[in-house]
Amino acid sequence: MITREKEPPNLEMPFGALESFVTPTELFYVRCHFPIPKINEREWRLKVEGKVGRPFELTLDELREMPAHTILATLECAGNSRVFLVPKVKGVQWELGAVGNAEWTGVRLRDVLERAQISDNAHEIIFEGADNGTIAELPRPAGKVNFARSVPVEKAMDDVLLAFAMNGEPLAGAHGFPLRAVVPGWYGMASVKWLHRLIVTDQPFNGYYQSIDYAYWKRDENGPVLVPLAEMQVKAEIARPGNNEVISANSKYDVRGAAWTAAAVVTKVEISCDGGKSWSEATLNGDATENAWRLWEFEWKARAPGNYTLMARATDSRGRVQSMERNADAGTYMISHCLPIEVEAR
Ligand SMILES: Nc1nc2c(c(=O)[nH]1)N[C@H]1C(S)=C(S)[C@@H](COP(=O)(O)O)O[C@H]1N2
Ligand SMILES: [Mo]
Repeated sequence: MITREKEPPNLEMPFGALESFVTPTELFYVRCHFPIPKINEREWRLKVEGKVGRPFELTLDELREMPAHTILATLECAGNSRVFLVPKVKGVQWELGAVGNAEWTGVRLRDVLERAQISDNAHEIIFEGADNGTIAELPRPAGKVNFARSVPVEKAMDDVLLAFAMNGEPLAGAHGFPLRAVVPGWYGMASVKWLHRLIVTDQPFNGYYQSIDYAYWKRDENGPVLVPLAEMQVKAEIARPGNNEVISANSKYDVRGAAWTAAAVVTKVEISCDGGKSWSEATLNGDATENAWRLWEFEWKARAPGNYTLMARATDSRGRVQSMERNADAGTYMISHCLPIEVEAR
């Protein structure tokens, strides 16, 4: 893993190591805003409160006794690929590896909420993590903040999972032990780790990580409005070759990577080896699974020694095509345009 920050741990997968559809846990990126909280499994509770008829708490054993579900979901950090932005913007300088695809096991959020009898005017569900700390950068709230994010009730009742296992093992400390939210199709920040409280609210949630951080200014007829980040954009990334790799001219090279989207499946990945002038279709591997990435490959031969710019471009079943240009409205997040990978053939 590449260490982007030592403490709290922020680790990225060396994306060239991409080999399998399911990312092994030891290669799954880690994004932490605060030190990993030490949680005693016996004392830990999930509190369900707010606009509910029946607030209650669950122990880990009680959660494990509920009907379990396993899903595949790709998590991409909203700041993934930030290192490609010129001029440089603030934030962790992720390359290509702040993304992974895992198998998550847990209980449906819907099942927990039904037990709590949420009010008819419930609007959002806030996920609060046990981790907290003070924020260094201005503007910032005074005192400590817990990492927290919300989802609308419709999403909560649809496919959000409260996961206690990842790739068939209890969640590791870095990935949210003992319980995390998994919000399929949304950028990683929505999948709150070390979950200890669900708050049902009748108001739009305005917390720090929902407004100051992990939000962007969306154009609107009445002027730009601050919108929390949510769904991942369609995106393909090249794992091999790596940026600035030297390859052999006139021999076959297996270009490989992954592509993902939200609430849809990837239907096409195209590769350009001339900086976006001409494109050819890559082969998509395996079956398409909604909200999980798809691996692809493309056989390429650099016909002459020289420099080449490789790009991958994904299209999804909702007809969305990865764009060539960076969308400046996205600020420091959602880096989903076609990323140039420079290689030299010798
Ligand atoms: N409680 C808590 N949950 C969190 C975070 C955090 O710092 N604290 N980071 C978020 C972000 S920004 C991302 S991208 C994902 C990363 O999940 P991972 O570390 O398991 O890869 O967790 C999200 N959930
Ligand atoms: Mo993130």
